[in-house]
Amino acid sequence: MKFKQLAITLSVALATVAGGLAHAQDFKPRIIRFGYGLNEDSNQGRAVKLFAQEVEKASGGKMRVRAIGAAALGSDVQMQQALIGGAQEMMVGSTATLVGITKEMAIWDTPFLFNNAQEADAVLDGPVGQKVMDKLQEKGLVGLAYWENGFRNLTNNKHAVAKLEDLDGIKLRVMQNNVFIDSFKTLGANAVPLPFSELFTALETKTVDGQENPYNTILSSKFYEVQKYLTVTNHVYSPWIVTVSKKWWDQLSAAERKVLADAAKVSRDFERKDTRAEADKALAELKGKGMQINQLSPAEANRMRDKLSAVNAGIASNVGEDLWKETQAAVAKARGG
Ligand code: TK8
Repeated sequence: MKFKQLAITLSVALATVAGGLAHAQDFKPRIIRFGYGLNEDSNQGRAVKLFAQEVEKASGGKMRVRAIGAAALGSDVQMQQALIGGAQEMMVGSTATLVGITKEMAIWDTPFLFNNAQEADAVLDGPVGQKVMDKLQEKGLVGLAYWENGFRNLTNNKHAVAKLEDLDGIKLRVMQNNVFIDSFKTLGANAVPLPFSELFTALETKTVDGQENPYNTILSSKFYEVQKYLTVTNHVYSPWIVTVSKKWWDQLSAAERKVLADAAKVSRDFERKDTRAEADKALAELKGKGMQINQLSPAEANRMRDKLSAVNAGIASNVGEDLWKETQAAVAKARGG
């Protein structure tokens, strides 16, 4: 552990001990610009709102969160740079968009890494998740908690995707991330990396034919207005991660840091419940909005899984064999193996 990381870990630990004794003088008046990519009326927006309330309450109104959604402060990648430079204090976004900064984040992009949300929670909230999160500190970011984006599913506007070959030539928007580009090229699609903030327009103007995101996002971003077909693929679980500008974090008192760390976790627990409840009802709602939904047959799902395993070696060499093995072991443990 590097000294700086140790210092951060220690200060969080000390703040935990001193937490009960926090006094008004431990908090300075602070405005926290907290950016996110989805609409206010989304699982992301609702959880950011709770985060803001928690922070204001716990700091006696001294720390105020200005929650700014719909990518009004920029795409995930632009906001990450603003945090590193100290021009913005906080954000939440996909771990996948952080891979250009911290290559280890690509471990979460491994297709079919988790079979269910409980496995994801165990690994992300456990030592492997923490280790990957701590890597951000070398790059000027402090990670506080993983939230759920969710299992990703495929939509497009050309035809129903019932077998692998149906993806041939479909122009599919993917996140700005090599694992996603490789994965969908491997499946035969024409993968086009684009920021999320440009996605609706790209679908509407038919610059791309399709995209992949969890049900919640397909609903809250109204992709059903511009996409006809939804195929249940669950090809990868995406986490979101709450991050803080390290430049700014370094100026905070231990009590202030504790308020942020605690609020990120309280809102994480709320967000995961909210997301799962919404996802449970989302398919019926999307159907009601006119989407045509199909499940892959078990045989086709297996073909897809087999094909995608071709990207695993590349991920392992990028994130390092040690991290790859530790993650596989953590997943096995979460499965009770
Ligand atoms: C929101 C994104 C979004 C992600 C994507 O800013 O880009 O498709 O799933 O949640 O981070």
